[in-house]
Amino acid sequence: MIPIDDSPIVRDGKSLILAMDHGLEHGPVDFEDVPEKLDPSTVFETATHDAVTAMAVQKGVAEGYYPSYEDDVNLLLKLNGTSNLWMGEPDSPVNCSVDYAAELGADAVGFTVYSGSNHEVEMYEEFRDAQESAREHDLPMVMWSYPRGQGLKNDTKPGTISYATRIALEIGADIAKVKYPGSPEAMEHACKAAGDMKVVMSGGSKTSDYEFLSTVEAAVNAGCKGLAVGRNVWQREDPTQLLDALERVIYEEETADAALEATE
Ligand code: FBP
Repeated sequence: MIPIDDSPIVRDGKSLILAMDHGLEHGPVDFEDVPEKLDPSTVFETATHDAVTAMAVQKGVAEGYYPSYEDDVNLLLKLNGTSNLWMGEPDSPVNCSVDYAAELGADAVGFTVYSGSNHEVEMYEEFRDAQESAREHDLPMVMWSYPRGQGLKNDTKPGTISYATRIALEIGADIAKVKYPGSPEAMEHACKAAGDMKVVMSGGSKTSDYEFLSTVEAAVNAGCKGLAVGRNVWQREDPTQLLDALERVIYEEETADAALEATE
């Protein structure tokens, strides 16, 4: 872990990472209700909101679209990622080097690790190479810490999420992105397990404004330093309104009720 409070991907100690790697991870099915979002420019436009500290994309999207947004959006280049067509034990091929991410103008890099998978050993070795290269470039490493595999039936159990944040600290991440473990107490324990390393919550599939903001409020109160979210923002008709509310909940630590009232 390196001190990253001065990094452009951190604002007042917190981060709101807008993730849009779903075209690879899930496929075009995630865009069915919002077909206009198949054009990555539309999501880059959303990422220009002040609340968003970085946008996480794969290499090809960064190559094609980031040059038009480099003045207004911070880039988090996701180094690995897999398609939903892969039916084997969880794994995630490395699609981009840190050197190339830096060349594309990345402000940070991201890496998924499926601890517990039969491919854990290789994934840790790949993470090691990427993490050490990120250090050479002074780029923060955000770890998608997702325990997953045939031996793990429930990947959001409290003990599993605490283990996920701790693994991220142990192997050298600067921010761990984890799923919500179901209760504020469990999230608090997961944040404590990470020591001083920042933990951000993963967004998950789209829910109502109130449900989503309440979970974010609970996560922030439990010690989370923000959010790495995709569908819950860009699958909305008006992502700006939700980002206005998220800005209040994450950075001003307002309640979900107050944020909704102020932004509706
Ligand atoms: P969401 O907020 O839409 O869940 O996005 C976060 C994310 O980690 C993406 O970066 C990634 O594409 C997706 O979730 C992977 O989801 P899963 O592995 O749970 O299917």
